[in-house]
Amino acid sequence: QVSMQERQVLDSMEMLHTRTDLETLWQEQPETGNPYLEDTLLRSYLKTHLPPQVLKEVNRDLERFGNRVLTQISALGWDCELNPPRFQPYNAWGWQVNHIITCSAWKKIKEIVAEEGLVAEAYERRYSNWSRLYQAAKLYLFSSASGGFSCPLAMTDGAAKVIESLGIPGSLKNAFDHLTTRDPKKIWTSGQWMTERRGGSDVANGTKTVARKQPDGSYRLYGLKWFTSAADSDMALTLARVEDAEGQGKRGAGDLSLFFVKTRDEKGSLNNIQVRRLKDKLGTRQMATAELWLDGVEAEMISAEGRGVATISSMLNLTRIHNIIAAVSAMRRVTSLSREYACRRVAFGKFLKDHPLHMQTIAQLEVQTRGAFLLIMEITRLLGLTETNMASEQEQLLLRLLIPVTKLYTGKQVSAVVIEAMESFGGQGYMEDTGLPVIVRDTLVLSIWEGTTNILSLDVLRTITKSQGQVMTAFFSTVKNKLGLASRTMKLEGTVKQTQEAVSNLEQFLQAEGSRKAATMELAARDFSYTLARIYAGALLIEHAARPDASPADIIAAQRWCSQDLCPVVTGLASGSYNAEAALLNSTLVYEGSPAHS
Ligand code: UCC
Repeated sequence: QVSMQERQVLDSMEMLHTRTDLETLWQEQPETGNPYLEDTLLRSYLKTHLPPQVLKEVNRDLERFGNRVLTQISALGWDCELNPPRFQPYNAWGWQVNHIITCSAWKKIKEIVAEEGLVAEAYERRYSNWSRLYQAAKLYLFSSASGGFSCPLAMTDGAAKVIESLGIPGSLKNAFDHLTTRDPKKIWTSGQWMTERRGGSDVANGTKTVARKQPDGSYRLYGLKWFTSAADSDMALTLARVEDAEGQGKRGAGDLSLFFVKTRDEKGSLNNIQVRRLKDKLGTRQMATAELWLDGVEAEMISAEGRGVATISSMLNLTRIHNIIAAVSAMRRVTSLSREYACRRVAFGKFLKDHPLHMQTIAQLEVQTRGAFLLIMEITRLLGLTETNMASEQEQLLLRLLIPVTKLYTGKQVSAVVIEAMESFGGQGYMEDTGLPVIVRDTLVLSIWEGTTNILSLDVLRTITKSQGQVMTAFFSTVKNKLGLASRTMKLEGTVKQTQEAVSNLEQFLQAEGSRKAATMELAARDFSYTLARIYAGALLIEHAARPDASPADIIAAQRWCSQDLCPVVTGLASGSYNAEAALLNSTLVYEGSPAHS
């Protein structure tokens, strides 16, 4: 059934003959509204999980904030894309100034971050354990419109978290206050300088920066940081090796310490930091990423000596959570644009929405977005409980496991979703000034920074070893509990059964793990992590669909998600992908004809 308005569009398409007619034919531009009001899943999630009084206040604020995203923040974000940061090494008179010049929109977004309490909310804890969930909902609305500001925001939150986890020592109180302020004139952002010339994955071996102790107990840092994101930040947390008696950085993997660096002094002069150059990146061009020489940077050691990696890990976990939010936010953004465009664009005599194959494609995007969304809400729910000392041991273990699992899964999935969404616009999706290519470029980094897919897959294995399997016990009992509660919902019976089978296959896989070589588990690590993500998201979708007021879409999403291969690690095992021979064959396949393999 075609509505009156749709009929007018169809008729006007048929009446184009003259040049004047053609000049009035424009491509249809998708126009989405308030992202909060249009997001039924977000709203139903909050309604289900927040206590009524909290919901009332949060609901009001998110509606207002959604409007601000629509009417102000999106335009500022686009301005940042059009006016990327520049590096000015010298001034007109030959003085080395090392300026990173950012646009006024970037500065305005920084102020909005403070005004909206996008970091502050998590530390004020006005809503106790629900504060993190509320913050995540706001960040999710903000991220895809923020012109890359979600990156410094992530690190700012991470730095505040590290300082809080250290008990907010007196020397860091001022920094903590600036990071968590609501005053736009006072807000600081933080960097996280972890990557050096040897790369950012093997941090323990790659960090060569040396920390030289000063008579007053402070340190000076010497080295080169190869990727420093949001290099215009006010402070940074960074790793270095304390110098030994021979003037060398101590060598051992466990010899890294964590340092606090204020990038400028009161007069605005840089703290013995020289900007070598800005990085020429594929995406996130709105944000300045730089190579920095540290040439005697004044710094304060804030971890115990040699406990740098362990101490910065709370920052890593937070920035990984922000990474997930960015992925889900981009998925939601492009899915909203695609579905809106399908109501405007006519091809072969009807709207795209009336082409079943097109709708099938967008429905798949919607399912992926929903699964990822519920995972991030679950993680921030658990984080909120942990930070208010309300989390059980099981919930803490689950949080530790779900962060790398979800970061690696959504970081990968978002690329597939945004590329598919871009295709749903045909050639228009490939046009720079539609903004769609920017979303594609910016999301491609999400599987790289904050730990690549493989590094995080190995982290997943490490959490199992370190907890002696307790993280998996927590995983299985939580999933089984969710499935058990939903099993009485008639429409979900088959879906629950499918998921229970996947759980039992995974259990069998793990029971046989002891008899397998470690190399097998390493080869299986990625599929194993995907399995955890798919099963857990399946359980969450089922749980959401089993609510008494669930919508038909909630049920369809659960059914569709669970009809994919929920246990790719068992599929991979059955096809022999993880045995020693397969590993050798991988090399044979990759290096055929390569001079490197003589
Ligand atoms: O910095 C980057 C870009 C900044 C931009 C950020 C923007 C984000 C924006 C997102 C929104 C848009 S990129 C840097 C990327 N690099 C990484 O993420 C590091 C990747 N590598 C790893 O994660 C590795 O697994 C390492 C570095 C953590 C592993 O190093 P080691 O030396 O092998 O360390 P261990 O032995 O595994 O861990 C040392 C200690 C252990 O504790 P103890 O000593 O008590 O046994 C671990 O349990 O640290 C603990 N630990 C953790 N604890 C390690 N990782 C974690 C963790 N994730 N959570 C809790």
